[in-house]
Amino acid sequence: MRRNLATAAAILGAIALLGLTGGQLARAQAGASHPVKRFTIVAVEASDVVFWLPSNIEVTQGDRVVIAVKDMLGGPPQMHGFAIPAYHIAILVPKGEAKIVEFTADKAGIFPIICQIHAEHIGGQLVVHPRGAFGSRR
Ligand SMILES: [Cu+2]
Repeated sequence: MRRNLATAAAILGAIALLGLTGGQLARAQAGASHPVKRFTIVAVEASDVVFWLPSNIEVTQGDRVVIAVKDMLGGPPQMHGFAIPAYHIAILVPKGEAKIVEFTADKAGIFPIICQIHAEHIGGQLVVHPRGAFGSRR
């Protein structure tokens, strides 16, 4: 009986070990190709000011970034802009429609996100961490 328990424990240990190895392998493979980071950003209005939420997007250099941008607010204006000038991104987002922005975050740094058609709107920022910074993030 005791021997059976020891055998079962050894088998469970081996399975756990294999699981860990599989996980490490998956992480290594994910690091080899660039991970895709997906976000949904919505227009929000407070005190008569519009801004995009979340305002800050954090990724790692080399990541493929896919952002769905939506403006479901009622009332005028009928359109807002979503732009990251440092990445030459500038789209128009009509009310009630989701627009997709897709790019590779190849430059590290902190870059402003703005509404290019309403200067008064509160912007945000794209934070691209340098690859390899803060230990191995991926
Ligand atoms: Cu706007």
